[in-house]
Order: sequence, then structure tokens, then C-alpha cells
Amino acid sequence: MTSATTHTTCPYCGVGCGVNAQVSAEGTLSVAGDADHPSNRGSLCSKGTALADTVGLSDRLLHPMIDGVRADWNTALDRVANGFAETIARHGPDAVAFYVSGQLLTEDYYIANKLMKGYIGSANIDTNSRLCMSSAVAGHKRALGEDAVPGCYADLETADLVVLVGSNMAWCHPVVYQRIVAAQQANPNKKLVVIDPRRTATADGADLHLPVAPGADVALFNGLLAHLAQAGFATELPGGAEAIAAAGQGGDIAAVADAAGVPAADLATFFEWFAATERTVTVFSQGVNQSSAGTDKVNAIINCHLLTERIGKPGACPFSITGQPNAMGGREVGGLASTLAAHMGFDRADTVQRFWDSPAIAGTPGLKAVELFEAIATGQIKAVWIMATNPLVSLPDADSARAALAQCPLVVVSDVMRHTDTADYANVLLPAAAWAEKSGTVTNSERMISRQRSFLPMPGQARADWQIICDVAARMGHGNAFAYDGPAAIFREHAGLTAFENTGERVLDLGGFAAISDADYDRLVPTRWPVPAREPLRAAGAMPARQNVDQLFIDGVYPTDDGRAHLVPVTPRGPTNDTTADYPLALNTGRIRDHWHTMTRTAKSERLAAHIPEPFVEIHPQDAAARAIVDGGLATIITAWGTATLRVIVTDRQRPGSLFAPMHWNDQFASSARIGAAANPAVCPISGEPEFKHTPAAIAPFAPAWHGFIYAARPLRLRAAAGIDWWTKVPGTRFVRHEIAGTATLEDIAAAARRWLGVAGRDVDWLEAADPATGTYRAAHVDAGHLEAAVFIAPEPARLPARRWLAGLFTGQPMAEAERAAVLAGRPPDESADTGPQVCSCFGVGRQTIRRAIENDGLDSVEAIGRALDAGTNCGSCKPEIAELLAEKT
Ligand SMILES: Nc1nc2c(c(=O)[nH]1)N[C@H]1C(S)=C(S)[C@@H](COP(=O)(O)OP(=O)(O)OC[C@H]3O[C@@H](n4cnc5c(=O)[nH]c(N)nc54)[C@H](O)[C@@H]3O)O[C@H]1N2
Ligand SMILES: Nc1nc2c(c(=O)[nH]1)N[C@H]1C(S)=C(S)[C@@H](COP(=O)(O)OP(=O)(O)OC[C@H]3O[C@@H](n4cnc5c(=O)[nH]c(N)nc54)[C@H](O)[C@@H]3O)O[C@H]1N2
Ligand code: SF4
Ligand SMILES: [Mo]
Repeated sequence: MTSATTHTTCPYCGVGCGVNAQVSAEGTLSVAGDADHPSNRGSLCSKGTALADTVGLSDRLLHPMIDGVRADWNTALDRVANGFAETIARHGPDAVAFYVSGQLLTEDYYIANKLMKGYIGSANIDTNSRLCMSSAVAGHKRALGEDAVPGCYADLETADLVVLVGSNMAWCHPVVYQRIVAAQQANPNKKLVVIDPRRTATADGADLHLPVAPGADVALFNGLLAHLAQAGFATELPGGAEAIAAAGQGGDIAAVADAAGVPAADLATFFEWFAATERTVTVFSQGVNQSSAGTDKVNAIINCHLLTERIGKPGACPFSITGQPNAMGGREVGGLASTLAAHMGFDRADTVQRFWDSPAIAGTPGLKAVELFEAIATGQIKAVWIMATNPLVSLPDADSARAALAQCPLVVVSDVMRHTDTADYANVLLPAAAWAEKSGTVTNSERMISRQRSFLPMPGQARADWQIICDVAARMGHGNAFAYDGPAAIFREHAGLTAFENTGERVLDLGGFAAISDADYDRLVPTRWPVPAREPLRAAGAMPARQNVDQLFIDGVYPTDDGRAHLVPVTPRGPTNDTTADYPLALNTGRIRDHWHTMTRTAKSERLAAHIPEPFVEIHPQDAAARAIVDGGLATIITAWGTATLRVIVTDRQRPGSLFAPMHWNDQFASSARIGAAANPAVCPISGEPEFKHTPAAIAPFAPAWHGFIYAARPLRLRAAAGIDWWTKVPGTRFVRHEIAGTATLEDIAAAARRWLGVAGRDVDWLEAADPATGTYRAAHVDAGHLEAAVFIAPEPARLPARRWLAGLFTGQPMAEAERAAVLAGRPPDESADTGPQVCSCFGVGRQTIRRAIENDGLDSVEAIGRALDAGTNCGSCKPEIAELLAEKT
């Protein structure tokens, strides 16, 4: 028996997929895509599909903690409220700060912003969206007057040309990517261009890939602007003539190609396609935003759309795709230190204060994320409350941020997990309700407001984020202004503020929701803003969004002073911190398909962790050869800010001179993989967004005496284990795999192995084989015939046994004699038992299985592999990789 279906929203990326959740009588959760949600129409990607794996309570934070000791709510809330109040009394409101997140719900976010800006009276509230979307926000404001994304996902389907700039959409926004792929199948003339220094899974599926030199996007799009002007496009818009003049001469494709680092013929093709295609959408993401020239990159792109009048029309617009589930909602309430509230700046302080009837109002912008942590380091900020973000992993120069928190008098962290790199530095740790337990709204990349609805009870003493903030506000003397009986009441107030004294000059207008009843809020169907009061509310169930809000700016009127859109003259410039002789490589960082940020949730899923199990660095063969760095080995990245030691992938998908490392791994999962510690803290001077895609770096081989791995029933505390110099944990349901490397001798290993496996001094069934001649060591702990734990050591990674075969032996059932012998020999009895690293996480299909099917069964298409092995037939996120395996053969 299952409960009624709850219609909610995926807590990961900005696609904002609708999710149907059902809990069985036994408490088992199942999730499926919501076919009625207009953004995903029933699809989910690998991460959404695996949501049920991630709601378990292991390592959840279930009660408040003060200085590492369990506390009750009253004591914890008093400590926070008194700590903030005393700091404000002694040092003024700007001595405190909130650092919040695009993963808060709109209601949480609204309350945090209201407390800081209206009641504490400081604008020192910034969000991790500073690291993510702030360049897009600043670029939108310069060009359009307001931070509003003009189009919607349907425009990506209608467009005849989709240009993805600095976006690995196949991995980071998979459901929108699949919508584009499906539209392309229906419209063979539709073209997809990918502009990214790396050949990503997204680039594999493109009609044209331009491997732009890191940071050279302004040069490329200025070249396009000049080319378009020469081709006869003209504009009367303000800034038009200046922008074209700044772009220089477009005729010289060779010069632009040289500056952008791409083949001239390919660049010419792109320019021709762009010039000729009326229905063009240019999507941009972190390869654009996360740059010391981020805002200029955004405007270089928007300029091309304004010159060609490709905005405010179906199938034609610049499109900033957002990262987090509620990056947009956060921008709407004003969670950035550089805006006030509801898309109003500090020039509207009177309006906002009148609406709140608040005792104070922030009059000037507050500190932006990177500055905010610098201000903590200098002691200017003495109390900080971090909510739903893990800055000691995700900030650039993260070790400096860690040092700052270590000496900050009051660090409050609201999180769902007991242990994160940041939570470990909290004086007060507050247990927040997690996705399955929370209620509120989120806004996705296409301005679609959707409900997140709870379907599990709050565990332990967890509370909703908005509730925690209101509890603190009440203790600071603001009880009346923070007395809400639920998220609906907060949403009404937020909607009211967007409409307050808004006679049409602000596009963000949710006035139609300002009086929404609790019942209508409960039933709210996904709705794209604006929702002005003068438009009647759509009845529940009436899904298609109103045509007039699919595209903003249809009438050509913009919320700028002169009512017109502006082109912004921009000129290319190099990164703030460029490569040098000591740091000759450009380190790029970003995401992988199956992990979400700092892994606090996705690492709970064995199938997600299996896709790319270890932290890695990608390097071009030339750069690797020059440094004796080998594929499958380890290497240490060294920058002016920090280091990380990672598994090496040598690949020509990387440009010579560039490195790529994922942002996900941190001190909970690896000994030295927190790449944020090595990342460049330079920021865009306009937006304050850090340059995560370009850190000058050196790299050297890390050559341990041996490599190995340990399978154990529980995570091991390898920090303490002598002789292991490098480790990373790969979570599993029945076991945890620990990849290790070290310098201890074989004798030392033999002496330590029982301790590593947690059976020192115990009389257990212990299989052991040490071979000094080959430098290999194998040992296993067997209990009542079944495999409990095992360790394998070899001088080279390639000589270690297949991981998935061994993982398959942890069944809890006694092993057959042949299996015991195989464990000791370190070789599967039958080679086909090795399925290889996981490609399809929905059906658990490995790379070797797919390769063998291609070889032996003559399968020649993604569809044929799907029919034979199921791989790729559920969420489809792995289709690009299956295509890549097929391409290996040709
Ligand atoms: N699987 C997964 N999906 C996610 C997330 C996740 O953690 N995991 N996070 C979500 C969030 S918050 C965000 S912000 C989005 C981010 O989504 P994306 O922006 O698509 O992801 P990234 O991997 O950060 O970076 C995109 C690409 O920018 C390229 N790039 C680097 N430098 C340059 C450059 O100078 N010019 C150009 N044109 N490209 C460059 C990189 O090589 C990279 O492939 O993903 C969201 N979706
Ligand atoms: N090197 C490098 N660094 C980057 C980037 C990059 O490309 N490269 N990208 C940047 C970008 S775009 C982003 S968006 C950031 C993301 O970076 P973060 O925001 O730091 O990463 P998350 O792991 O998403 O952190 C969310 C935290 O909130 C907790 N949490 C989850 N749900 C809730 C909830 O409902 N309430 C509360 N209170 N807590 C909750 C989680 O357990 C987790 O600790 O990283 C940035 N950092
Ligand atoms: S694309 Fe995937 S991660 Fe993004 S919202 Fe949809 S299911 Fe969630
Ligand atoms: Mo992001």
C-alpha cells in the first residue's frame, strides 16, 4: 500500500523538475517524474531518479549542538540571538552577517533577508549565488534594467540554433538538455553549438564545438557582434554604436579566431549560422559567469541578441540557466548583498521600509561573499550565520575562509548534516529540515514558481529554516514582525512586497498571489511570473502558462530609466591572476554528472557515487608527458592558494595548457581533494563573482610506493591510519570502498592491515597473501563465510583487481570456495564478472558490459544498447557517454 502521491520539486538543479513522491506503508520512498510539471513533463535525470537513496537519516543532524555538545533548542536559540544582539550593540549592525544559499526555499530566504536588512539594518547578507549567478544578475541589470530571464525552456525547443556557452548541460541540466535533443530529432535543421574549452559530454552531442581558449568569450562574442554589424544588422538602442565600435573589426575572422583560440573555419561557420538564424537562443552558465570578466562576458552575449532583436520572441533570447533549485527565488527576495528586496535597489529603501514597517533599513550594499569572509578574517565581522551552504568547500581560497571561521567569535551553521567541512567549525549547529520534510516554493530557470511539499515528518528536533530564523528574530525583540503560522503567510507577504508601489516599473510582480489562501497555496500549480494582481489567478490544474509571460519584453519596453534595452560596450581582458612560469597551467573547475556540490546528499547513493568514484584531474597528453604524469596515477595540483592530490585522467578532451578538476570532493570524502582550497579568489569587479574557471596552477606526479583499496562495512577513520598517505571514500550501501595510496613497506602493511580493517587482536577468519616479489598484498576478513572487509595493495593501480567484481561479493551470503580462492588470488574467476565503472546509474550498467556488447553483439547505436542492456532507457543522462563508447569503436 502506498500513500497518496505528493507533487513536489527536485532539490537539485535549476531545471526545477516536478517530482511525484510516494511513501509505502513500510516507509519506502519511491520517486518519479511529474508528467504534469511543464518544465520536465515526467522526466528526471540520474540525480532526480536516485532521490529516494538520499533521504535516509545516516549522519543527519537531529538536534542543536553548541561547541560540539548536544543542546536544547532554547539554549541554542538564546545563544544565537544574544550573540548577535550583543555584537550589534557593541559594534554596530555591520559587525554581523548572514551567508545563505540558493538551496533555501523562497520563504526561508525572504525571512533571512527581512531580518538582516529591515530589522538588524545591515545589508551584510550574501548568498552562494554570488559564486554562481551574480555575473548574470549584473549583466541583466546593465542591459535589461532588471534581473529577469527573458525566455523559457520551450524557446530552446522552438529555436533553430541553440548556442551553449560555458555550459555542460548534458551533465548539469540534463532534463533541459534532453528536451533540446528531442527537439533536434524532430527538427533536423536545428543546430547545437557548444562553446567550452573542454570537449564535454555536451560538446559530443553538438553540431559544432568551439574549444574557446579559457576566458576568451568576450573576444569571441565581440567578434560576432562586429561580424553581425558588417552583415547589416543595425540598432538604434543606447550603447549600440559604442558596443559595435568597442567590438572592433568583424571582417577579420582569422584575428578573432586567433584571439579566441579556435579554428578560423569553425568560427566562420558559427558566425554564419548565427547571422542567418532568426530563432537563436544563447544559453550561458558558469563558463561565462565564474570569471573576473564575468559580467562583461554576459553583456557581450546579450549585445549580440539586442543587435539582432532576438529577445522577447518565441525561440529567440539570451538565456542564463540557473544552477541551484532556488537561485531565482533568492534573487527575487533580494538575498544578494547588492540588492535590497523584491528586485528593488537601495534607492527604494523607503518603499521597502514602509512595507515592512521596520525599525531600520539597510541603506547601502553589504559585503559580497568573498569580501564577507575577508571581513570575518580581519575581525570586522564578529558573528556569522551560515545557512544551507558549505563555504569551506565552495569558496575560493577556502583555507583562508577556514582560518577566518576558526577565529570568528560566533559561527552559527544551519545544516541538515552533522558533519560537513563547515559544520565542523560551528559554535552553534542548528538542525534544519531537509528536502522531503520542507514546504514552500522555489523558482526555476524559466521563472516557474513551483511548490516543494513535505511528505516525511521532520526527524529528531529538526525545524524548517524559516522557523529557525523567526525563532531567533523573536528573541531579538522582533516577534510581531516574524509571527507566521506557515510558509503560505510568508509567501503572501513576499508577493505583496513585489507588487507594493509597483506601477509596472518592476517586472517582478507577484501581486496576484498577495492574497492567496492557504488552501490555494497548498494546491498551487507551477506558475511562471510575473503574476500581477490585475491578471486573474489561474485555476488549479490549468497547466499551460499564459502566453504573454513565456517571453518577457515582447513589447520592447524595458525596466530601465529610458525604457529601452542597452548594449554595453565591452573589451576583452585577461584574467586578474594570469598564468606564470611557476604556475603555467589554467585550472578549470566544475561539475560531474552524478554528484551535487559538496556531496552531502548524493554521496548517500551508491549508484550515484559509482559513476565517477574518485576525485580526478583531467590533463592533456602533452602536458602529462612533459611531467611524467600517467593516466590512472596520482598527481598534485599546486597553486598560490593551496594544493590537491587527485587521480589522473590523461585525455585530449582537455586543451593543452588547461587542467580540469571537479568541485565536489572535500575533507569528508578524501584526504586532499578540496579544490576550493586551491582556487583563485580573484573576482569580477562588477559582480564580485569568483574566477573558478581559471586558477594559475602547476602539477606534479604524486608517486606513492603502492596503490590499493579497502572494502569495509563502515567508513574507516583513515586520518589516523599510519602509512596511508592518500585516501578517498566511495560510499556504498553494504560497504564503503576506500581507495588508498602510501609509502609504508609491505611488512608494515601486513602489520597494520588488521587495524585498518578494524579487527586488530580479534580471532577472525582472516585470508592473507603477501608477495614481496610482485609487491602485492591481499587480505580479507570473512565472517561466517561471508566477506566482511578486504584490502588489496599493488605497486601500480592497473595491477589491482576489478572493484565492481569485489563489490558484488558483499552480499551478506557465504562465499563459494571458488570465490574465496579468487579473493585471495585477486582475480575474478570469470572476466565477465567485471562490469567496469558504472555508466548507467538507473540500471547499474558498467562500461565493460557496454564495451563487450558493442564488440561481441555488434550493437551499433545508443538505442540498440538500450534495447539489449536497458542502459540509457530511463533518465537518459548517460546517453552521451554511451555514444562516446560507440565512437571508440569507429
Ligand atoms: N550534476 C550536477 N548538476 C548540477 C550541479 C552539480 O553540482 N552537479 N550544480 C548546479 C549548479 S549550482 C550550477 S551553477 C550549474 C552549473 O552548470 P554548468 O555551468 O554547466 O557547469 P560547470 O561544470 O560549472 O561549468 C560549465 C563549463 O564551463 C566551461 N568553461 C570553463 N572555462 C570557460 C571559459 O572561459 N569559457 C567558456 N565558454 N566555458 C568555460 C567548463 O569547461 C565547463 O564544462 O549546474 C547545476 N547542476
Ligand atoms: N571550485 C569551484 N567551487 C565552486 C564552484 C565551481 O564551479 N568550482 N561553483 C560554485 C557554485 S555555482 C555554487 S552554487 C556553490 C555551491 O556550493 P555549496 O552551496 O557550498 O554546496 P552544497 O553542497 O550544495 O551545500 C549545501 C549545504 O546545505 C545543506 N542543506 C541541504 N538542504 C538544506 C536545507 O534545507 N536547509 C539547510 N539549512 N541546509 C541544507 C547541505 O547538507 C550542504 O551542507 O559552489 C561554488 N563553488
Ligand atoms: S534535471 Fe535532474 S537534478 Fe535537475 S531538477 Fe531535474 S531531476 Fe533534478
Ligand atoms: Mo551554482
